[in-house]
Amino acid sequence: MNSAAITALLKVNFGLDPKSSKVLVVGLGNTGVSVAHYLQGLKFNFAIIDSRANPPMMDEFFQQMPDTPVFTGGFDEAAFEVATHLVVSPGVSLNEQAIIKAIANGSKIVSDIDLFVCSVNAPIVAISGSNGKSTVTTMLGEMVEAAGIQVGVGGNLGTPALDLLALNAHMYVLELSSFQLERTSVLNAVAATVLNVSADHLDRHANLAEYAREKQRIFRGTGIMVINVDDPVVQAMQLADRKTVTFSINKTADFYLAYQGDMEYLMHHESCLMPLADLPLEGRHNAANALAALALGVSVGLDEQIMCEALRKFKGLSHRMQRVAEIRGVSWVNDSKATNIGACVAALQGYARKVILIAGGDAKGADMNELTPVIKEKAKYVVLIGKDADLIKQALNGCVPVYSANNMEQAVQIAAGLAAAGESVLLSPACASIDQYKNYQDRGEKFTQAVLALAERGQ
Ligand code: UMA
Ligand code: ADP
Repeated sequence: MNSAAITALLKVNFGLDPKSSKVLVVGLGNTGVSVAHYLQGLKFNFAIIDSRANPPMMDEFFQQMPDTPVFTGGFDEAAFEVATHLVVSPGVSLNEQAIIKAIANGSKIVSDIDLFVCSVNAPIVAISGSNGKSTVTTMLGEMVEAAGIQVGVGGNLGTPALDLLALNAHMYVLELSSFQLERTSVLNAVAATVLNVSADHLDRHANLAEYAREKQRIFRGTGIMVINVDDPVVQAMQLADRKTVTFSINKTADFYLAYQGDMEYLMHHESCLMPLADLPLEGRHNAANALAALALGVSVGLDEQIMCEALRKFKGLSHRMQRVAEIRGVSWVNDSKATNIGACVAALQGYARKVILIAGGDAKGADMNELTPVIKEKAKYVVLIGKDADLIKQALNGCVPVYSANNMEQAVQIAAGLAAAGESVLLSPACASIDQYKNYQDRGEKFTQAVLALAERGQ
């Protein structure tokens, strides 16, 4: 789309006008920088603010845009007072006092996704959910690419949506978080899904119902709704007047699992698409992810055989149920991306035999009692790390032997002493990593390093 068409849409939808609007970009992270480049391209008058004294991207930003006013070290109310519009990064809560006050004074909230929607002609496919977003987004991106369609894949997955515009792609596949959705007006995706809803980010959302409502916003518009009929919270989002495609791993749906003889297949209505065993990923939850990606793909007209070929080649993503080593018959699995209870439950449910579980970190306000039944059933021992280790220990209430470790190296050492040949040690923390690590990747890498060091020492 050309600049004139984009600015016309921005004006109609949000009252944003390069001549009269004053935009404050809140958060100098990946999103904020992408928004700054976008606004500069359209010749908007804008400033950027970050409450950290020294945001890590500041030096680079100064080099790229030396003339842009930047406020750091707090949310200066004066900067908010003059702003007609705030583009708030997903990591910044809308409950910040300065933001509440600015809204009361008439400032409008716009998200980077709102700006993106006004700037593309190509269809958008959108994926949200508590778990599986990155996996399904990547799977579908690979399917679209395999079909020969030029595709932009990003959003919460990593590349900010606005940075994808440069690709001039013919289709966009976006992973969207509850934070991105809560501040986005109408997405109008041609197909969208909420994969599942379980407790997460309850330090930012008032309760599970509110968190689910934010996710439901992904369906705003007229596109096809892809619905997981195994999840009652998602099923309740279904609207009677909208075209819907369903998927399930437990019962018959548009996309589902079924045995033909002794072989289990991914099914679409009556057709067997491919044997489940051909999917190179562990766990029933990944069968659900594959069915979701197929349902989205069919919704945008992709060929089933091409999609199945892409699934067969799918390598999986790092830090999600990734087997890092087998040492003296013990299998070591890195599921550091399990930053909430739902992901840890899915990981444990995939095991037939009891595992040694390494868990803990920042619980983000979740009720750790929800972990107790599955840990009781699937864990032989639990090794706890991190800030909320005691919350998990209290929840388990002695139902499984629990060990405490100060850091990952120690946790791995303890687990090595507990595991016997034929068993698995699973890092699936059920918590965020920020109390001890830079991010979940850092935590997963520390685990992998500690495991590989064990192998070197021959332990
Ligand atoms: N900041 C403040 N004040 C605050 C909070 C943050 O000034 O109160 C500043 C920080 O100092 C920092 C900037 O805001 O400089 C960071 O903004 P951000 O946290 O929104 O992070 P971005 O770098 O813009 O990344 C965001 C997403 N981050 C979050 O939602 C927390 C990234 O998802 C996403 O990849 C990126 O936009 C591009 O779309 C990450 C994530 O952790 C992977 N997402 C959560 C999740 O998956 O669970 C939701
Ligand atoms: P997200 O982007 O939503 O965080 P990922 O694909 O990165 O999702 O996976 C995050 C965590 O959730 C990993 O621990 C992974 O094993 C687990 N997981 C993936 N898909 C599902 C699912 N459908 N249900 C439950 N857990 C899942």
